[in-house]
Amino acid sequence: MTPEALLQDKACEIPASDDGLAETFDAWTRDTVRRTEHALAALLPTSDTLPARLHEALRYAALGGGKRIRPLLCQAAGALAEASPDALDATSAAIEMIHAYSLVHDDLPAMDDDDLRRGKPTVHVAYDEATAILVGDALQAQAFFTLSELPLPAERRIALVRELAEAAGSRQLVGGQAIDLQSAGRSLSQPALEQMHRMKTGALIRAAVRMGALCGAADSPANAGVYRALDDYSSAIGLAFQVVDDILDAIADTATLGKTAGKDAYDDKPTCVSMLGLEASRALAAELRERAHAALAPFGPRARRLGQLADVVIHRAH
Ligand code: GRG
Repeated sequence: MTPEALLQDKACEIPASDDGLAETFDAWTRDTVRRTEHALAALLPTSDTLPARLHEALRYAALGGGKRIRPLLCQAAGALAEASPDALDATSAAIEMIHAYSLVHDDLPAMDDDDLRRGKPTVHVAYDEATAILVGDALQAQAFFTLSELPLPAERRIALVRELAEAAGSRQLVGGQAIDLQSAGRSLSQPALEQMHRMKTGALIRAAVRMGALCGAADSPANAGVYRALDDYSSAIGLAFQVVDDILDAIADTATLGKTAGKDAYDDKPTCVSMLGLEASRALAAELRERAHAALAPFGPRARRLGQLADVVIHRAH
């Protein structure tokens, strides 16, 4: 059964209460980031596990940094679908492992060749290139191992594995990266650029939302539209995330970003800003924000966290 069929067959029961939303957004964010960190720290091999240097580098790559946007999205979508906190924590950690691996590999000399990530030296600089490749490989395997062990029925675990494998594979994340590498020094049409962004950046963001919903108890046919609405929402913010990333790369400084600013222009990569200009890129981000909020409208205040996260994605400074 596909994830869609699974959720449409047993659509998510949305809680009728407003429980949990009284907490401020900042407090919720802090708590969710802390729980993600805790789950990652527990799920990754300890740094004295043989081979110790590899595991130290693996923890260096995954712990203690990043905005944790994907875990926040997964948790907010999961709360809407009444998912268990334990399943959501481990699922969020698995998604973040894939994300961390993609950053480590993206920073390699053979790809973007960057020496700064999350405000610290990239893994191949702090360790060495071979270690960075192996760290990415190991994080990817650990992500799927983590999903296989979730405290959920087997059918749902398979749906989650499938969802993440699709998002991380050659038709999405890896394919988007391949197109990105091929496109340096070339111009792309706007639809081709959008397609690349949806694959490279949007796919994992969309998967984070869908996987949060998939973790939830999905028992009421009355809520068959939930998954589709969340999909519209996540498609809009997935693309918006990259549009804003392009804007920030063009206007922010390295200290604020925690990674090298102006890299896209330096590498002669087509971006929203290079193709549409700054103002049109900002207008596109605002339009995508509206689209995300419109998709959430049927949920009312219960989707407030997802609405707030859409605003964070659009208005973030790094
Ligand atoms: C190597 C298979 C493979 C894929 C690499 C992630 C990626 C694809 C490239 C990174 C280059 C980049 C700047 C992409 C744009 C959007 C993006 C994914 C930014 C990084 O994500 P954030 O901002 O990072 O969520 P933090 O550090 O906050 O987790």
